[in-house]
Amino acid sequence: MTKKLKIGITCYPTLGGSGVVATELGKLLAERGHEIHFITHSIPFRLGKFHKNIFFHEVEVNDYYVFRYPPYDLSLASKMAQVAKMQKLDLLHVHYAVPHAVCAYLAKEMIGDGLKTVTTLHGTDITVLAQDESLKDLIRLAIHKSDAVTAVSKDLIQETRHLLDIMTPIDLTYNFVDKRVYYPREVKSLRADFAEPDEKILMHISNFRPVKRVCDVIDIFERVSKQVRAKLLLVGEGPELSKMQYRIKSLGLEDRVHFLGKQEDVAQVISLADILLLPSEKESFGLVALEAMACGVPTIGSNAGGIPELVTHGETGYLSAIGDVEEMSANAIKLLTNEALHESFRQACLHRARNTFCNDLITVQYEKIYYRVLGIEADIPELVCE
Ligand code: GMT
Repeated sequence: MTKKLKIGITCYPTLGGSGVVATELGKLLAERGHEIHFITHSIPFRLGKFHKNIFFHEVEVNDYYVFRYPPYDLSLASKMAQVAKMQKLDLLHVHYAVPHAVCAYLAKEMIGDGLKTVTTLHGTDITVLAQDESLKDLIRLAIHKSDAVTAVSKDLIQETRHLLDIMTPIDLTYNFVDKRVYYPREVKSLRADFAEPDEKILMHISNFRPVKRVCDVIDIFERVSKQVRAKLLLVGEGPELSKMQYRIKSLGLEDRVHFLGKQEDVAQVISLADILLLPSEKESFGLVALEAMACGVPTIGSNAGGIPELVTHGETGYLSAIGDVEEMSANAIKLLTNEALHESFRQACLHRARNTFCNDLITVQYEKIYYRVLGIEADIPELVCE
């Protein structure tokens, strides 16, 4: 039997898709018998209850009085090294290059050659931070010093090569959702709280940052609601919130738009929707579109970044040029007014999410990368999903 591994995982535990993917991966690896050690500043928000084979090590920042800025990165690197030594970790898997991959490199230097590191790039660590000249060399170093680097889309691999001018091998590991959690939920009575039986529900879920183009969401809805009786549900919170509220008011849409705030059970909320709107400026993957897809909800959005690798135009959604709200609205109206078409998209969504982005398949891809960097010949049976 192939040796089970002891893996340290570091991610941003309290926000974002990268933290969600890292946490879910840790849980799945633990179910497969590996020992998982989260090394983060707080308990990952998706971790939930106590799990067999999962341990949490809190990074405490040293706030000594001479420090103007408490050095979180150094505390993290020291904690990684300490946990690696104490728990005899085989490897560290860090999500997001800055500062996690740099800290993992420092920890490896402290420990010696025995510890291997795997870095997963999630998007803005490259598409935003690697454009900053003051960070570029640091990110390049962190990537070169990782024993394996993975990225969540082909588009992100290309961007990384282009922005950092590197040829380092990068493994493609798409994001995934746990099919035991993400499936079309029974939400009939909940739906009645938000929409009349003859009304459609459009939804947008994000952190309302400028990159999500949340005002496009409202402009699309305004056009759609002129032709289709509909409601718009907005899930999340973030810096563009007041701008959105202003736009909604100026367009006189207050009665038809609801802000739901941050939601824990995304699968349940998404199951309320007829379509998801994701008109982002940039999206290395677009995890929310996969969460929607797994619940049978097609996406209308932009063809930015990695979205076209996830959403198949004309099958599981429709993609348009960034900012083309006219076309996005027309596509939304087409889907919402043709029940047979909507049903065929829904079925295609369920099939694609369960097959291409199946949790078991992607977890095994990561496992294979771990064994490869450790030089262990692993006997992992091929999986077929559905
Ligand atoms: O998009 C965000 O606002 C959060 C960000 C993150 O760092 O968690 O998401 C990035 O990683 C996700 C998980 O891999 C991807 O699904 C998102 O597309 C990516 N965001 C961007 O590229 C803007």
